[in-house]
Amino acid sequence: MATSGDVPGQIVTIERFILEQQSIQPEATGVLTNLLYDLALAGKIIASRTTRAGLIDILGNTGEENVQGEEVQKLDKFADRTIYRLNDHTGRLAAMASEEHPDLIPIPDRFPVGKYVLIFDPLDGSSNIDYNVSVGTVFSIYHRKTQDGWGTIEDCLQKGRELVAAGYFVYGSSTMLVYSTGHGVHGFTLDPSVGEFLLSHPNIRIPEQPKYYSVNQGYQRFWSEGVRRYTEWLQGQDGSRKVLSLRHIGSLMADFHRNLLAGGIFYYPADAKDPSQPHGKLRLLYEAIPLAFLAEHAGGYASDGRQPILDIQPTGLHERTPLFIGNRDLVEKAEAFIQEYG
Ligand code: AHM
Ligand code: MG
Repeated sequence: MATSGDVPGQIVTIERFILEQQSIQPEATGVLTNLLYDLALAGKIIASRTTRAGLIDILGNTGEENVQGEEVQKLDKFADRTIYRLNDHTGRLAAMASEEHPDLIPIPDRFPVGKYVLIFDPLDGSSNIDYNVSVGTVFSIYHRKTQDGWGTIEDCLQKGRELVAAGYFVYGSSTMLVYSTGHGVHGFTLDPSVGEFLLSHPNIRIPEQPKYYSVNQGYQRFWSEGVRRYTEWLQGQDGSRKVLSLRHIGSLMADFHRNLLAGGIFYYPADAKDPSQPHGKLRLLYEAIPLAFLAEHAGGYASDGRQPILDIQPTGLHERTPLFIGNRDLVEKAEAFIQEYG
């Protein structure tokens, strides 16, 4: 038997935590619980690869196979396959949608279909991998809207207000999982020595005093007048507010995670840089909606500059949206500038 001194008093594993969360929802059947376990496992498997990024060139063969005889895959494809394979056969899902796939991913007909849909970006910011910069996975879970049979696009194109759960993994100096089922936002850190996610950040709330603003300022000349003036306001150029520091990694999960814990705003506005993407780069379904859900449940807010992200009705799987996300007052100020100056 463990005695005091052997183990710290309050170690809460993700399994225990998710189970306890289930017990506060009397109608819960355990399906969501198991789906979240599967995602936590996916995160561990992906983390085991991201920490070895770059070694494949040293340890692997020069051809198409690595030392284990496995096909060498790009990490984003590997992350995508991992999430798919852990979830295609469980009977918990009616369909999946991934940023890596142009269309809906159906459940194979040899497996049962379930009542949820899973939407994910398997490895966001993967262009950063070559430079040893943090990357992330982000996911959303909805109840299906259709009654039975295979899930459809309609099951995926739901407003963020309908979300059942959302979360992300950030593969950084440690691997973290942050998720919410609408009862607080909770963070877990992977202890690689035991392979468990342990509760490290219960009930995260965005600090009221923000520290950072995060934006790719290299695109400034493509911004609208409102976004330019808003950025000057954040910088305290009119003397009306305390100066915020600029922090921008260019990897959304890492940028969002830092601002969630430290307070601040991240934005990727609509810009005129690429006429084929007038709404900016980020995807409504895969990136903006799940992070907006987490921001709101942590006391923050997310907007496309004119309306709450969670109120937008998605019309396509890969639709893009401007995104302003972080402390509520900072996001509302962005809306005010855009309202006034465009
Ligand atoms: P991706 O989904 O193709 O990885 O792109 C999303 C990433 C985000 O992580 C990040 O915020 C953004 O691209 C950075 O884009 P940019 O280099 O245009 O600032
Ligand atoms: Mg992405």
